[in-house]
Amino acid sequence: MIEHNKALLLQIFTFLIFFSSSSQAESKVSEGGGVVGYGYTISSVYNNALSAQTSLIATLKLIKPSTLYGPDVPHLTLSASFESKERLRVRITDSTHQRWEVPEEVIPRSSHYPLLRSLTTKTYNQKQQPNLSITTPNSDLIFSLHNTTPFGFTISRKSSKDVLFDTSPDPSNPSTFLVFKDQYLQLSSSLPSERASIYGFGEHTKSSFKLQPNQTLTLWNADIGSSNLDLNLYGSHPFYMDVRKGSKDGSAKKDGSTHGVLLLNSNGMDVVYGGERITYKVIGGVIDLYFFAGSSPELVMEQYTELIGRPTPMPYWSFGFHQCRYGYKSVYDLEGVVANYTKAHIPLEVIWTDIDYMDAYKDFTLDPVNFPLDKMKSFVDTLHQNGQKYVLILDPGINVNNTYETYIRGLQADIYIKRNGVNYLGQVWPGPVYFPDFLNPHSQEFWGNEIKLFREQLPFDGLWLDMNEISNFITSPPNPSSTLDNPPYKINNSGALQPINTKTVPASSLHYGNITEYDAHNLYGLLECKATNKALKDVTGKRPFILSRSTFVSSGKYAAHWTGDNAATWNDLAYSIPSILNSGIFGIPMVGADICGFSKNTTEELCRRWIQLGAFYPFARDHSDKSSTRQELYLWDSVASSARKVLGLRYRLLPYFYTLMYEAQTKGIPIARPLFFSFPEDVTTYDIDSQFLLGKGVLVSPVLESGAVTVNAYFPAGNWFDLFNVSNSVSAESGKYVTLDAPSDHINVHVGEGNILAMQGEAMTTDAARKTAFHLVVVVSSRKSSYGQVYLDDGEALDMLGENEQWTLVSFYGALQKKSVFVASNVTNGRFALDQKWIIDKVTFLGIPKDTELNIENGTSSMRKMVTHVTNSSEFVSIEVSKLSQPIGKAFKLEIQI
Ligand code: MIG
Repeated sequence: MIEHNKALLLQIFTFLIFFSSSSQAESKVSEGGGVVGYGYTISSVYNNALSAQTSLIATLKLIKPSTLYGPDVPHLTLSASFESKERLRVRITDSTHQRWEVPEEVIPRSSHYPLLRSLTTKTYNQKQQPNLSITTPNSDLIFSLHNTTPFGFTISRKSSKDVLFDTSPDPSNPSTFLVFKDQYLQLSSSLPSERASIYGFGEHTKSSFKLQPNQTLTLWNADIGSSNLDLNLYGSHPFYMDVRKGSKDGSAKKDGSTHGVLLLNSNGMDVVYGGERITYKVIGGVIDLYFFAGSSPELVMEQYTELIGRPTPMPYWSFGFHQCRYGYKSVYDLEGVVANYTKAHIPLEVIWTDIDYMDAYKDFTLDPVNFPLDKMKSFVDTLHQNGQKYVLILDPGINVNNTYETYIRGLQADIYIKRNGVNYLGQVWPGPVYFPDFLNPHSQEFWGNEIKLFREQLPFDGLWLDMNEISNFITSPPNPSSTLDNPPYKINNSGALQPINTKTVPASSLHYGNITEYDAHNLYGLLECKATNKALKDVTGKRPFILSRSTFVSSGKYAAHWTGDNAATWNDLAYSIPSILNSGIFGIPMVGADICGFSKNTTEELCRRWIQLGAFYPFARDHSDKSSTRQELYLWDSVASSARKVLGLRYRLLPYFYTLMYEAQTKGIPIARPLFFSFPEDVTTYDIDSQFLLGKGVLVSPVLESGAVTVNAYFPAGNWFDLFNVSNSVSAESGKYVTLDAPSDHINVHVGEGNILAMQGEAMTTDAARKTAFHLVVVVSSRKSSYGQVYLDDGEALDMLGENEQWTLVSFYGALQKKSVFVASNVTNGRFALDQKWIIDKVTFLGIPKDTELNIENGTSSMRKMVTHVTNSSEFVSIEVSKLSQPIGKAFKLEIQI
């Protein structure tokens, strides 16, 4: 594909030049005393002859050479094309030299209209009056080139005329010009600062989810603890979502119109967000922008993940509670932890081992003294008999050691990353290591085989991939002759302009096909996940569970993520919410932070508040550092009793969590969502990050401060019911803050009107919980109908919508009517659920106004024998119908005359 475009662009470049640049930009671009660039002008524009409206190619000419950060690329080619009606791609690269870009094999990009890919030069005609604007039927986006000096381009909405992205240069401000050098690309767009709320650009720990103006966001994967605010962390996601308020001048009236923008580029970069502007400063690759039209946050996610790949389904068990620690001493220690959970009657689904289990920290080995194979095997067998699971850690570095078979097989396969013609030697836990090069096609076989051999010994259930940024304990000296080890523009690595080689594999190292670490650095974690995912599928035939620290665009296709090394502090408890919401919009919905905090010693109060919040993370794992005190939930009575309560609700909500996984898998919408996903027209929600939603309508409002026994929570318009006690409710005519009681053992979790939840019973394992009957909670209102879904399968099949139809999807709908309240269902593939004998035994209707004259007649449907309870609260009446035995796999309607 690269080759093809190159040929195309070369030819076009030889065509006539239409525009002549009349005046030159006189202003000097000064940064550190040098000149960064003068921008480009348009030489010629070509429309696609077949569909002149939907794509164009323009050649660009450098206005004047500059020197800072290296020589300018004199001739550029810009292509703009609609790849679907919701997706516009704008690509700018060197007209004459092929450059690095994320390979199609790494991130396959589907396109609905494969315009630029399949058409030949013949279809691009030169015209006297080329179209400078393109769009496509039914698209809300328009792309326009502006023949100014320097040139610029804009992307606007047709419906509202809102300008979404505007690279028009400000002639007095050269940092707004396009700059294109070998090791420095700069592109800037202005933003309506009053109206644009920006989210994304990770991975960083931020004190707020909405990005605050005047900051530089650096993207360069690094092993930097997530307890550090604002530094580049383990993953890179050059994606943002822009939620717009309406404008006062009449255009773009509506609040909440949302679009997304991806710069698909794996090189290191600084993104400067100034409120009025967003400026990309990238040290390599090409400018490859994708614009997603939205116009709702949910649609942006659907469109974004259509391009990068939908999140992989997670096994059902992975929604149970996980316990981990760095520093478990032996298999006996593990047994004790598992037994103590049982004794305390706190559900424990998965026990993990950190690097402690390994023999001298070598992957695929077991410490023969503390974690001997035979004992480990019987330990894992017992776990499995009890419906529990076991996950272990792997680090990428392979110990250089002639007695270590994995190492020798790697040498034989010749799959290690190289530098200066030899395998690059790093240092990690096992001492000297080589790193498998996952860009090498032979690495898949090597890695897959190691996983297979190890799993034949010990049947672990999932893999935890740590240190894959890649983390290195040493910083190798730069190659004096290499501009890669020491690029002219310094990204703000580690918040201190640290060289990009700091504690990682040096940029001048080489991957397969002479791809440099400089270009591929940010892809390592993604590639390791991809290889591990395939290996696990091959070995088990089941849905893999992989937890990765390092991520890139599309990692959600292969793995879950945790937010890394946080600390046991109240701040880090609070910051876990923005981090989790970010992972969701990066397309990695299965995410959690280390519950009770990783580093530093937690306290009883902090750990209690943390499990209250963590019970509602999509991925719920308690994990701590070797040097910190133990923090298993049973260690304090108050933590244990809170854990039983909140994990109890989590387990009752398991079908809901799992259905949200299904929604993420099919549509890319996160499991944990910011409030504006459900309430984009409520502008107050744009700033809220101390609360979040699970799915559309479960609102989690945790205590995040020491000593607090109330929480000031925002409720978007509607009636909300406390899931721990449904007779507690909040009614918001329009959005409002409410001070809620939050005694030490309580977290506020509310379900909003219009939602139907399919819940199940509590249990000590997800397996046992799945055997309990369903309970439908139907929240009706006089304002709208209610909806809900439940997706059911065996929890471990490779695909969620497999052709064997071993799954069931039930959609529920219900409403409050003048004389009745009802809930009904539609069922797809009911057979699977019927075979499992799953029934609904209880239905609770919430939200019936108290002034409704209740004169209940039993069901008009086939369910006449049910028992009806009516509970009154201050404002609402709830009706509970129990002792049902309605198969969930069969469509039904339950209507109560009132
Ligand atoms: O150099 O494996 O983020 O979760 O416990 C530290 C030990 C390596 C970092 C991970 C953390 C894990 C730890 N690891």
